[in-house]
Amino acid sequence: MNIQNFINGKLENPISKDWIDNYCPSDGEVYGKIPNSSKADVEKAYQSAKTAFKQWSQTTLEARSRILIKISELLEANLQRFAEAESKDNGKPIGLAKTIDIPRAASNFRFFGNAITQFASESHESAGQNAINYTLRQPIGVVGCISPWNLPLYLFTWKIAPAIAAGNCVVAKPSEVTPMTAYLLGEICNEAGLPKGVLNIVHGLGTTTGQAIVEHPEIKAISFTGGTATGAQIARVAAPMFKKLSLELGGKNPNIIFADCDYNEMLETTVSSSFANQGQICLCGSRIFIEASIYEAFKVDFVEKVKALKVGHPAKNTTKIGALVSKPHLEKVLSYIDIAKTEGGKILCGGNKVVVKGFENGYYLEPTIIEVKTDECRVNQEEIFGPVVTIMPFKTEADVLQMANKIKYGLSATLWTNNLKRTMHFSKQLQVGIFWVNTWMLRDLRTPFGGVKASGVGREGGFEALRFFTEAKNVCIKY
Ligand code: TXE
Repeated sequence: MNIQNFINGKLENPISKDWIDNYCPSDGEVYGKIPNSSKADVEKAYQSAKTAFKQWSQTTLEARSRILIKISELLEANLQRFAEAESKDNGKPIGLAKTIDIPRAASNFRFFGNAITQFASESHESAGQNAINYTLRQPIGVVGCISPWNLPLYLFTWKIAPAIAAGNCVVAKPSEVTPMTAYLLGEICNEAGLPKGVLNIVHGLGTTTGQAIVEHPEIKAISFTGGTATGAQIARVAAPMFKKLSLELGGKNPNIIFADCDYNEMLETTVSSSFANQGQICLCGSRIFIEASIYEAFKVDFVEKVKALKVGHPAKNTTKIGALVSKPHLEKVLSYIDIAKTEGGKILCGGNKVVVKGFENGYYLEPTIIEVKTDECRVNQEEIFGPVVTIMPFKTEADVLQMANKIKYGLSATLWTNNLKRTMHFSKQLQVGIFWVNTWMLRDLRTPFGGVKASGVGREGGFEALRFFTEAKNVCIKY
Protein backbone atom coordinates (compact mmCIF):
# COMPACT_ATOMS: atom_id res chain seq x y z
CA MET A 1 0.00 0.00 0.00
CA ASN A 2 1.39 3.39 -0.98
CA ILE A 3 1.22 6.29 1.42
CA GLN A 4 0.63 9.84 0.25
CA ASN A 5 1.30 13.30 1.59
CA PHE A 6 -1.63 15.20 3.11
CA ILE A 7 -1.53 18.79 1.86
CA ASN A 8 -4.33 21.32 1.92
CA GLY A 9 -6.81 18.63 2.98
CA LYS A 10 -5.91 16.33 0.07
CA LEU A 11 -3.90 13.12 -0.16
CA GLU A 12 -1.41 13.38 -3.00
CA ASN A 13 1.76 11.92 -4.47
CA PRO A 14 5.02 13.82 -3.91
CA ILE A 15 6.23 16.35 -6.46
CA SER A 16 9.64 14.71 -6.02
CA LYS A 17 8.32 11.44 -7.56
CA ASP A 18 10.79 9.82 -5.17
CA TRP A 19 9.61 6.81 -3.11
CA ILE A 20 11.11 4.71 -0.34
CA ASP A 21 10.20 1.21 0.85
CA ASN A 22 8.14 0.67 3.96
CA TYR A 23 9.12 -2.48 5.85
CA CYS A 24 6.96 -4.59 8.11
CA PRO A 25 9.14 -5.40 11.17
CA SER A 26 7.29 -8.59 12.09
CA ASP A 27 8.17 -10.37 8.82
CA GLY A 28 10.84 -8.20 7.22
CA GLU A 29 8.79 -7.74 4.03
CA VAL A 30 8.31 -4.49 2.11
CA TYR A 31 4.59 -3.80 2.27
CA GLY A 32 4.32 -0.43 0.66
CA LYS A 33 6.05 2.74 -0.43
CA ILE A 34 6.20 6.15 1.13
CA PRO A 35 7.06 9.50 -0.48
CA ASN A 36 10.51 10.90 0.03
CA SER A 37 9.29 14.48 -0.13
CA SER A 38 11.59 17.17 -1.44
CA LYS A 39 12.00 20.87 -0.71
CA ALA A 40 9.26 21.53 -3.28
CA ASP A 41 6.81 19.32 -1.37
CA VAL A 42 7.65 21.05 1.90
CA GLU A 43 7.19 24.42 0.19
CA LYS A 44 3.77 23.34 -1.05
CA ALA A 45 2.83 22.22 2.48
CA TYR A 46 4.12 25.51 3.86
CA GLN A 47 2.08 27.59 1.38
CA SER A 48 -1.05 25.65 2.26
CA ALA A 49 -0.41 26.20 5.99
CA LYS A 50 0.34 29.88 5.48
CA THR A 51 -2.92 30.42 3.62
CA ALA A 52 -4.93 28.53 6.26
CA PHE A 53 -3.32 30.50 9.10
CA LYS A 54 -5.18 33.73 8.32
CA GLN A 55 -8.50 32.17 9.21
CA TRP A 56 -7.48 29.48 11.66
CA SER A 57 -5.70 31.95 13.96
CA GLN A 58 -8.98 33.89 14.13
CA THR A 59 -11.27 30.94 14.93
CA THR A 60 -12.88 31.05 18.34
CA LEU A 61 -11.45 28.87 21.05
CA GLU A 62 -14.75 27.07 21.24
CA ALA A 63 -14.66 26.18 17.55
CA ARG A 64 -11.06 24.97 17.76
CA SER A 65 -11.83 22.99 20.87
CA ARG A 66 -14.84 21.33 19.24
CA ILE A 67 -12.78 20.19 16.23
CA LEU A 68 -9.95 18.81 18.38
CA ILE A 69 -12.39 16.87 20.52
CA LYS A 70 -14.09 15.55 17.40
CA ILE A 71 -10.72 14.26 16.11
CA SER A 72 -10.27 12.54 19.46
CA GLU A 73 -13.69 10.88 19.22
CA LEU A 74 -13.04 9.70 15.68
CA LEU A 75 -9.72 8.16 16.73
CA GLU A 76 -11.55 6.31 19.49
CA ALA A 77 -14.20 5.13 17.04
CA ASN A 78 -11.43 3.85 14.76
CA LEU A 79 -9.36 2.31 17.57
CA GLN A 80 -9.12 -1.19 16.12
CA ARG A 81 -8.10 -0.02 12.64
CA PHE A 82 -5.49 2.40 13.94
CA ALA A 83 -4.12 -0.09 16.48
CA GLU A 84 -3.71 -2.75 13.79
CA ALA A 85 -1.95 -0.29 11.50
CA GLU A 86 0.38 0.88 14.28
CA SER A 87 1.22 -2.66 15.36
CA LYS A 88 1.97 -3.75 11.79
CA ASP A 89 4.05 -0.69 10.97
CA ASN A 90 6.07 -0.62 14.19
CA GLY A 91 6.19 -4.25 15.36
CA LYS A 92 4.67 -3.46 18.75
CA PRO A 93 2.16 -5.88 20.31
CA ILE A 94 -1.39 -5.15 19.22
CA GLY A 95 -2.45 -5.08 22.90
CA LEU A 96 -0.07 -2.20 23.54
CA ALA A 97 -1.20 -0.24 20.49
CA LYS A 98 -4.82 -0.72 21.57
CA THR A 99 -4.39 0.22 25.21
CA ILE A 100 -1.61 2.80 25.07
CA ASP A 101 -0.69 4.25 21.67
CA ILE A 102 -4.02 5.01 20.06
CA PRO A 103 -5.96 5.90 23.25
CA ARG A 104 -3.16 8.31 24.13
CA ALA A 105 -3.26 9.89 20.65
CA ALA A 106 -6.99 10.43 21.19
CA SER A 107 -6.30 11.87 24.68
CA ASN A 108 -3.76 14.29 23.23
CA PHE A 109 -6.44 15.90 21.06
CA ARG A 110 -9.07 15.87 23.80
CA PHE A 111 -6.64 17.26 26.38
CA PHE A 112 -5.46 20.19 24.25
CA GLY A 113 -8.99 20.78 22.96
CA ASN A 114 -9.96 21.40 26.57
CA ALA A 115 -6.72 23.04 27.69
CA ILE A 116 -6.94 25.83 25.12
CA THR A 117 -10.23 26.99 26.63
CA GLN A 118 -8.48 27.36 30.02
CA PHE A 119 -5.19 28.90 28.83
CA ALA A 120 -4.71 32.42 30.20
CA SER A 121 -1.99 35.03 30.31
CA GLU A 122 -0.77 37.34 33.06
CA SER A 123 -1.33 41.02 33.67
CA HIS A 124 0.79 43.36 35.79
CA GLU A 125 -0.54 46.54 37.30
CA SER A 126 2.39 49.00 37.47
CA ALA A 127 1.44 50.74 40.68
CA GLY A 128 2.34 54.43 40.91
CA GLN A 129 2.87 54.70 37.15
CA ASN A 130 -0.75 54.65 36.03
CA ALA A 131 -0.06 51.76 33.72
CA ILE A 132 -1.18 48.25 33.18
CA ASN A 133 0.77 45.55 31.38
CA TYR A 134 -0.73 42.44 29.97
CA THR A 135 0.71 39.55 27.99
CA LEU A 136 -0.78 38.83 24.63
CA ARG A 137 -0.14 35.21 23.64
CA GLN A 138 -0.36 34.94 19.86
CA PRO A 139 0.08 31.90 17.65
CA ILE A 140 3.47 31.79 15.94
CA GLY A 141 2.23 31.09 12.40
CA VAL A 142 3.46 28.01 10.58
CA VAL A 143 5.31 25.55 12.81
CA GLY A 144 7.16 22.30 12.12
CA CYS A 145 6.63 19.05 14.04
CA ILE A 146 9.00 16.11 13.55
CA SER A 147 8.46 12.85 15.39
CA PRO A 148 10.12 9.43 15.85
CA TRP A 149 9.13 5.79 15.30
CA ASN A 150 8.85 4.37 18.79
CA LEU A 151 5.41 5.74 19.71
CA PRO A 152 4.38 6.92 16.25
CA LEU A 153 0.90 8.43 16.49
CA TYR A 154 1.21 9.07 20.23
CA LEU A 155 4.21 11.41 19.81
CA PHE A 156 3.11 12.86 16.47
CA THR A 157 -0.18 14.07 17.98
CA TRP A 158 1.50 15.17 21.23
CA LYS A 159 3.01 17.97 19.12
CA ILE A 160 0.30 18.60 16.55
CA ALA A 161 -2.58 18.90 19.03
CA PRO A 162 -1.13 21.79 21.09
CA ALA A 163 0.22 23.48 17.94
CA ILE A 164 -3.19 23.71 16.26
CA ALA A 165 -5.05 24.30 19.54
CA ALA A 166 -2.93 27.42 19.99
CA GLY A 167 -3.96 28.68 16.53
CA ASN A 168 -0.93 27.69 14.47
CA CYS A 169 -0.87 25.81 11.18
CA VAL A 170 1.46 22.87 10.90
CA VAL A 171 3.87 21.16 8.54
CA ALA A 172 4.49 17.78 10.16
CA LYS A 173 6.68 14.82 9.37
CA PRO A 174 6.32 11.42 11.06
CA SER A 175 9.24 9.01 11.07
CA GLU A 176 9.86 7.42 7.69
CA VAL A 177 10.13 4.12 9.57
CA THR A 178 6.52 4.29 10.84
CA PRO A 179 4.43 6.57 8.60
CA MET A 180 1.16 4.63 8.51
CA THR A 181 -0.98 6.06 11.30
CA ALA A 182 0.05 9.62 10.44
CA TYR A 183 -1.18 8.88 6.93
CA LEU A 184 -4.52 7.64 8.28
CA LEU A 185 -4.86 10.72 10.50
CA GLY A 186 -5.40 12.98 7.48
CA GLU A 187 -8.80 11.59 6.61
CA ILE A 188 -9.89 11.75 10.27
CA CYS A 189 -8.98 15.45 10.36
CA ASN A 190 -11.10 16.10 7.28
CA GLU A 191 -14.00 14.18 8.76
CA ALA A 192 -13.74 16.19 11.99
CA GLY A 193 -13.99 19.41 10.00
CA LEU A 194 -10.43 20.65 10.50
CA PRO A 195 -10.12 23.36 7.83
CA LYS A 196 -7.85 22.40 4.95
CA GLY A 197 -4.25 23.49 5.32
CA VAL A 198 -4.27 23.67 9.13
CA LEU A 199 -2.41 20.36 9.27
CA ASN A 200 -0.13 19.28 6.43
CA ILE A 201 1.71 15.98 6.61
CA VAL A 202 4.77 15.35 4.48
CA HIS A 203 6.54 12.00 4.47
CA GLY A 204 10.18 11.27 3.84
CA LEU A 205 13.69 10.82 5.14
CA GLY A 206 15.04 12.99 7.91
CA THR A 207 17.92 14.22 5.83
CA THR A 208 15.64 15.21 2.95
CA THR A 209 12.15 16.10 4.15
CA GLY A 210 13.02 16.72 7.82
CA GLN A 211 15.95 18.93 6.91
CA ALA A 212 13.79 20.88 4.42
CA ILE A 213 11.29 21.66 7.20
CA VAL A 214 14.03 22.77 9.60
CA GLU A 215 15.73 24.89 6.91
CA HIS A 216 12.53 26.58 5.73
CA PRO A 217 13.00 30.29 6.53
CA GLU A 218 9.32 30.91 7.32
CA ILE A 219 8.70 27.93 9.59
CA LYS A 220 9.42 29.72 12.82
CA ALA A 221 9.31 26.96 15.42
CA ILE A 222 10.37 23.32 15.41
CA SER A 223 9.15 20.74 17.87
CA PHE A 224 11.25 17.60 17.60
CA THR A 225 11.44 14.24 19.34
CA GLY A 226 14.15 11.78 18.34
CA GLY A 227 17.80 10.92 18.77
CA THR A 228 20.26 13.25 20.52
CA ALA A 229 22.58 13.47 17.49
CA THR A 230 19.64 14.49 15.28
CA GLY A 231 18.58 17.07 17.86
CA ALA A 232 22.07 18.59 17.76
CA GLN A 233 21.97 18.73 13.96
CA ILE A 234 18.55 20.43 14.01
CA ALA A 235 19.80 22.96 16.55
CA ARG A 236 22.81 23.75 14.34
CA VAL A 237 20.52 24.60 11.45
CA ALA A 238 17.76 26.33 13.42
CA ALA A 239 19.80 28.41 15.87
CA PRO A 240 21.27 30.91 13.35
CA MET A 241 17.75 31.38 11.98
CA PHE A 242 16.54 32.18 15.53
CA LYS A 243 13.80 29.58 15.49
CA LYS A 244 12.00 28.53 18.61
CA LEU A 245 13.08 24.97 19.44
CA SER A 246 11.67 22.23 21.58
CA LEU A 247 13.89 19.14 21.62
CA GLU A 248 12.94 15.91 23.34
CA LEU A 249 15.91 13.61 22.90
CA GLY A 250 17.39 10.38 24.16
CA GLY A 251 17.53 8.97 27.65
CA LYS A 252 19.38 6.37 29.69
CA ASN A 253 17.32 6.45 32.81
CA PRO A 254 18.24 5.09 36.22
CA ASN A 255 15.84 2.81 38.08
CA ILE A 256 17.00 2.96 41.71
CA ILE A 257 15.72 0.25 44.02
CA PHE A 258 16.07 0.37 47.81
CA ALA A 259 15.42 -2.61 50.10
CA ASP A 260 12.61 -0.79 51.91
CA CYS A 261 10.37 -0.63 48.82
CA ASP A 262 7.16 -2.58 48.17
CA TYR A 263 9.02 -5.43 46.55
CA ASN A 264 6.35 -7.12 44.45
CA GLU A 265 5.04 -3.90 42.99
CA MET A 266 8.58 -2.81 42.22
CA LEU A 267 9.32 -6.11 40.49
CA GLU A 268 6.20 -6.00 38.27
CA THR A 269 6.78 -2.38 37.33
CA THR A 270 10.49 -2.92 36.71
CA VAL A 271 9.68 -5.60 34.13
CA SER A 272 7.48 -3.06 32.28
CA SER A 273 9.83 -0.12 32.68
CA SER A 274 12.61 -2.26 31.22
CA PHE A 275 10.86 -3.97 28.32
CA ALA A 276 7.59 -2.23 27.41
CA ASN A 277 7.47 -1.53 23.67
CA GLN A 278 10.60 -3.71 23.28
CA GLY A 279 12.46 -1.20 25.46
CA GLN A 280 12.02 1.43 22.76
CA ILE A 281 10.68 4.22 24.97
CA CYS A 282 12.87 7.17 25.86
CA LEU A 283 11.56 6.84 29.45
CA CYS A 284 12.48 3.18 29.93
CA GLY A 285 14.55 2.53 33.05
CA SER A 286 17.51 0.94 31.34
CA ARG A 287 20.08 1.26 34.15
CA ILE A 288 18.88 -0.66 37.20
CA PHE A 289 20.69 -0.04 40.49
CA ILE A 290 19.72 -2.32 43.39
CA GLU A 291 20.63 -1.95 47.06
CA ALA A 292 23.23 -4.63 47.84
CA SER A 293 21.19 -6.33 50.61
CA ILE A 294 18.46 -7.42 48.13
CA TYR A 295 20.62 -7.70 45.02
CA GLU A 296 20.91 -11.51 44.83
CA ALA A 297 17.21 -12.06 45.52
CA PHE A 298 16.22 -9.42 42.98
CA LYS A 299 18.47 -10.95 40.36
CA VAL A 300 16.82 -14.36 40.66
CA ASP A 301 13.25 -12.97 40.65
CA PHE A 302 13.84 -10.50 37.84
CA VAL A 303 15.49 -13.05 35.55
CA GLU A 304 12.64 -15.49 36.18
CA LYS A 305 9.98 -12.93 35.29
CA VAL A 306 11.82 -11.70 32.19
CA LYS A 307 12.39 -15.23 30.89
CA ALA A 308 8.62 -15.72 31.03
CA LEU A 309 7.91 -12.75 28.70
CA LYS A 310 6.52 -14.11 25.47
CA VAL A 311 8.35 -12.90 22.35
CA GLY A 312 6.14 -13.31 19.30
CA HIS A 313 4.23 -11.91 16.38
CA PRO A 314 2.79 -8.51 17.32
CA ALA A 315 -0.72 -9.37 16.11
CA LYS A 316 -1.04 -12.18 18.67
CA ASN A 317 -2.79 -11.28 21.90
CA THR A 318 -0.39 -13.39 23.97
CA THR A 319 2.69 -11.51 22.74
CA LYS A 320 4.44 -9.35 25.32
CA ILE A 321 7.53 -8.51 23.25
CA GLY A 322 6.99 -7.87 19.54
CA ALA A 323 9.52 -7.08 16.85
CA LEU A 324 12.10 -4.30 16.97
CA VAL A 325 11.30 -1.48 14.60
CA SER A 326 13.83 -2.11 11.83
CA LYS A 327 16.73 -4.24 10.71
CA PRO A 328 19.35 -1.51 11.25
CA HIS A 329 17.94 -0.91 14.72
CA LEU A 330 18.05 -4.64 15.57
CA GLU A 331 21.67 -4.68 14.41
CA LYS A 332 22.49 -1.65 16.54
CA VAL A 333 20.99 -3.30 19.63
CA LEU A 334 22.81 -6.60 18.92
CA SER A 335 26.09 -4.71 18.55
CA TYR A 336 25.64 -3.41 22.11
CA ILE A 337 25.19 -6.97 23.38
CA ASP A 338 28.57 -7.77 21.79
CA ILE A 339 30.09 -4.67 23.35
CA ALA A 340 28.77 -5.80 26.75
CA LYS A 341 30.57 -9.12 26.36
CA THR A 342 33.88 -7.48 25.46
CA GLU A 343 33.49 -5.11 28.41
CA GLY A 344 33.13 -8.02 30.83
CA GLY A 345 29.37 -7.76 31.28
CA LYS A 346 27.54 -10.98 32.16
CA ILE A 347 24.43 -11.81 30.13
CA LEU A 348 21.99 -13.11 32.77
CA CYS A 349 19.27 -13.83 30.24
CA GLY A 350 18.50 -13.19 26.59
CA GLY A 351 21.08 -11.79 24.22
CA ASN A 352 19.95 -13.64 21.10
CA LYS A 353 17.71 -13.15 18.11
CA VAL A 354 14.42 -15.04 18.23
CA VAL A 355 13.09 -16.93 15.22
CA VAL A 356 9.30 -16.75 15.20
CA LYS A 357 7.78 -19.61 13.21
CA GLY A 358 6.29 -18.41 9.95
CA PHE A 359 7.97 -14.98 10.34
CA GLU A 360 11.62 -15.99 10.15
CA ASN A 361 12.76 -12.65 8.71
CA GLY A 362 11.17 -10.55 11.46
CA TYR A 363 13.32 -8.45 13.79
CA TYR A 364 12.85 -10.32 17.08
CA LEU A 365 15.20 -10.24 20.05
CA GLU A 366 15.09 -11.85 23.50
CA PRO A 367 14.66 -9.46 26.42
CA THR A 368 18.18 -9.15 27.77
CA ILE A 369 19.59 -8.47 31.23
CA ILE A 370 23.27 -7.64 31.56
CA GLU A 371 25.05 -7.60 34.90
CA VAL A 372 27.73 -4.93 34.69
CA LYS A 373 30.79 -4.51 36.87
CA THR A 374 30.97 -0.75 36.61
CA ASP A 375 28.53 2.01 35.78
CA GLU A 376 31.12 3.54 33.46
CA CYS A 377 31.00 0.87 30.74
CA ARG A 378 29.51 1.76 27.36
CA VAL A 379 26.37 -0.36 27.72
CA ASN A 380 25.62 1.60 30.85
CA GLN A 381 26.41 5.02 29.38
CA GLU A 382 25.05 4.91 25.81
CA GLU A 383 21.44 4.77 24.72
CA ILE A 384 20.68 1.28 23.36
CA PHE A 385 16.92 1.84 22.98
CA GLY A 386 16.00 -1.82 22.83
CA PRO A 387 15.01 -4.70 25.14
CA VAL A 388 18.30 -4.52 27.03
CA VAL A 389 18.89 -3.42 30.62
CA THR A 390 21.90 -3.39 32.88
CA ILE A 391 21.85 -4.25 36.57
CA MET A 392 24.35 -3.67 39.35
CA PRO A 393 24.30 -3.37 43.14
CA PHE A 394 25.00 -0.25 45.21
CA LYS A 395 25.86 0.28 48.85
CA THR A 396 24.98 3.84 49.85
CA GLU A 397 22.64 6.65 48.85
CA ALA A 398 25.61 8.79 47.92
CA ASP A 399 27.08 6.09 45.67
CA VAL A 400 23.90 5.51 43.71
CA LEU A 401 23.12 9.18 43.37
CA GLN A 402 26.55 9.78 41.95
CA MET A 403 26.18 6.91 39.44
CA ALA A 404 22.69 8.00 38.46
CA ASN A 405 23.91 11.49 37.60
CA LYS A 406 27.25 10.53 36.04
CA ILE A 407 25.90 10.32 32.48
CA LYS A 408 25.33 12.75 29.63
CA TYR A 409 21.55 12.15 29.62
CA GLY A 410 18.96 13.51 32.05
CA LEU A 411 15.45 12.57 31.01
CA SER A 412 13.78 10.60 33.79
CA ALA A 413 14.51 8.53 36.89
CA THR A 414 12.56 6.11 39.05
CA LEU A 415 13.12 5.58 42.76
CA TRP A 416 11.72 2.69 44.80
CA THR A 417 11.64 3.41 48.53
CA ASN A 418 9.26 4.12 51.38
CA ASN A 419 11.63 6.58 53.00
CA LEU A 420 10.27 10.11 52.69
CA LYS A 421 13.49 11.88 53.62
CA ARG A 422 15.38 9.94 50.96
CA THR A 423 12.67 10.66 48.40
CA MET A 424 12.91 14.40 49.00
CA HIS A 425 16.69 14.32 48.87
CA PHE A 426 16.71 12.42 45.54
CA SER A 427 14.01 14.65 44.07
CA LYS A 428 16.33 17.62 44.55
CA GLN A 429 19.61 15.97 43.61
CA LEU A 430 18.78 13.91 40.53
CA GLN A 431 19.63 15.66 37.26
CA VAL A 432 16.46 14.76 35.34
CA GLY A 433 13.29 16.38 34.03
CA ILE A 434 10.89 13.69 35.27
CA PHE A 435 11.15 11.82 38.55
CA TRP A 436 8.87 8.89 39.44
CA VAL A 437 8.69 7.55 42.97
CA ASN A 438 7.26 4.03 43.42
CA THR A 439 5.83 4.08 39.92
CA TRP A 440 6.79 4.44 36.27
CA MET A 441 5.12 6.08 33.25
CA LEU A 442 2.25 7.42 35.31
CA ARG A 443 1.37 10.44 33.22
CA ASP A 444 -0.80 13.47 33.87
CA LEU A 445 -0.90 15.50 30.65
CA ARG A 446 -0.88 18.80 32.57
CA THR A 447 2.67 18.23 33.84
CA PRO A 448 5.85 19.56 32.20
CA PHE A 449 7.50 16.85 30.13
CA GLY A 450 11.12 16.87 28.96
CA GLY A 451 14.71 16.40 29.96
CA VAL A 452 17.93 18.15 30.94
CA LYS A 453 21.51 17.78 29.66
CA ALA A 454 21.70 15.76 26.39
CA SER A 455 18.05 14.71 26.80
CA GLY A 456 16.77 17.95 25.42
CA VAL A 457 15.70 21.55 25.70
CA GLY A 458 12.26 22.85 26.64
CA ARG A 459 9.18 21.19 28.01
CA GLU A 460 6.10 19.73 26.39
CA GLY A 461 2.74 19.02 28.00
CA GLY A 462 0.00 21.14 29.52
CA PHE A 463 0.34 24.91 29.37
CA GLU A 464 4.10 24.51 28.72
CA ALA A 465 3.24 23.25 25.23
CA LEU A 466 0.77 26.10 24.67
CA ARG A 467 3.43 28.57 25.79
CA PHE A 468 5.91 27.04 23.36
CA PHE A 469 3.47 27.31 20.47
CA THR A 470 2.68 30.99 21.16
CA GLU A 471 4.72 34.18 21.21
CA ALA A 472 4.36 36.33 24.31
CA LYS A 473 3.91 40.03 23.59
CA ASN A 474 3.96 42.53 26.42
CA VAL A 475 1.38 45.29 26.00
CA CYS A 476 1.84 48.32 28.28
CA ILE A 477 -1.01 50.86 28.50
CA LYS A 478 -0.67 54.13 30.39
CA TYR A 479 -3.89 55.68 31.56
O1 TXE B 1 16.05 8.72 15.13
P1 TXE B 1 16.10 10.11 14.39
P2 TXE B 1 16.60 7.33 14.62
C1 TXE B 1 17.16 7.45 19.71
C2 TXE B 1 17.48 5.98 19.84
C3 TXE B 1 17.72 5.57 18.45
C4 TXE B 1 18.43 6.80 17.93
C5 TXE B 1 18.38 6.97 16.45
O2 TXE B 1 18.66 5.81 20.58
O3 TXE B 1 18.51 4.42 18.33
O4 TXE B 1 17.76 7.87 18.54
O5 TXE B 1 17.07 6.74 15.99
C6 TXE B 1 13.91 12.88 11.61
N1 TXE B 1 16.57 17.03 10.16
N2 TXE B 1 15.74 7.74 19.66
O6 TXE B 1 17.80 7.46 13.76
O7 TXE B 1 16.94 10.01 13.18
C7 TXE B 1 13.59 11.46 11.26
O8 TXE B 1 13.18 11.36 9.91
C8 TXE B 1 15.28 16.92 10.49
C9 TXE B 1 15.19 8.32 20.83
O9 TXE B 1 15.48 6.57 14.08
O10 TXE B 1 16.46 11.10 15.42
C10 TXE B 1 12.47 11.15 12.23
O11 TXE B 1 11.24 11.71 11.78
N3 TXE B 1 14.71 15.76 10.85
C11 TXE B 1 13.85 8.81 20.63
C12 TXE B 1 12.93 11.89 13.49
O12 TXE B 1 13.86 12.87 13.02
C13 TXE B 1 15.49 14.66 10.89
C14 TXE B 1 12.98 8.19 19.66
C15 TXE B 1 13.61 11.02 14.53
O13 TXE B 1 14.61 10.25 13.91
C16 TXE B 1 16.86 14.72 10.55
C17 TXE B 1 13.66 7.68 18.52
C18 TXE B 1 17.41 15.97 10.16
N4 TXE B 1 18.69 16.12 9.84
C19 TXE B 1 15.01 7.44 18.57
N5 TXE B 1 17.38 13.47 10.67
C20 TXE B 1 13.10 9.40 21.79
N6 TXE B 1 13.66 10.42 22.42
O14 TXE B 1 12.01 8.98 22.10
C21 TXE B 1 16.38 12.66 11.07
N7 TXE B 1 15.23 13.37 11.20
